Amino acid sequence: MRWFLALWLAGCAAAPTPPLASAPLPPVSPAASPTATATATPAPPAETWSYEVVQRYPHDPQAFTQGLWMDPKDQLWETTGLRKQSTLRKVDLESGKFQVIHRLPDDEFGEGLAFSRGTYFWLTWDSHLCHTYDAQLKPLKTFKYEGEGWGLCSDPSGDLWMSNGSDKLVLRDPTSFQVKREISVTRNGEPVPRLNELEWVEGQIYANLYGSPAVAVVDPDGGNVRALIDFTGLLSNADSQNADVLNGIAYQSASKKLWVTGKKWPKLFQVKIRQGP
Ligand SMILES: [Ca+2]
Repeated sequence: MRWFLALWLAGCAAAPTPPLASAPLPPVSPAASPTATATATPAPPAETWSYEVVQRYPHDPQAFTQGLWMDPKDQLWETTGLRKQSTLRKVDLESGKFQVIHRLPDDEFGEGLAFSRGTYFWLTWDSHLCHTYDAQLKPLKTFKYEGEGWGLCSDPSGDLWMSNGSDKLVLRDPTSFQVKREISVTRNGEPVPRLNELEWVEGQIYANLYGSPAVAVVDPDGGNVRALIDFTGLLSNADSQNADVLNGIAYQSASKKLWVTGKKWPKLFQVKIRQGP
């Protein structure tokens, strides 16, 4: 399947695809040789990593998953998108059912979710608004930003990393939502577009590539992609019938557990990453 992602990566560099469109699952590429513009110390070619399923859980097949976060008490939180259907949910992992739900106004399209310093941050796709809530989901302030909002995660300092569907990741201050810096994400020297749902995992940013079964492992310092995790085959053919693309990554640093799901997927998976094919 690797040729598939290679073609996808090569073909989507400039395509302005909205985040609600369903794209065919692309193949995972071989680690192409580093391209030209050699810098002083070029990063080693990106690797391809694989996974194994640890546990399967039910997931609401109507949930158009945009953000996923597991709190330190193993409580799962999820945001969903689509107009008139965008929700922030406290989800029971074992049953997949939501226990608490908060809805956006009908004209807003929910996107990524992060938690920092006692506050939930919830992006919108094209309303240029980031809503915030306290731990009980009581609404707090709303920040404005330029451009689209796609994925969001927090790092151990509490700063927020945000994607907008391009190859850029922006670091924001959680108190002001102001931009602190921006990185360009590259794989073997080439830009990696369509960065979407994010998760901070052991000092690196996992970024789902929209429309693909791949998750990029991004160095937050320089933006280099160390590896692509190929999640091809995670959802069975039977479970794929009404499912959309992979989206939703959550990591619990205390237990080192990782979970992934997708938009309208009937399952959510705890997975273990193998740092190799
Ligand atoms: Ca996440």
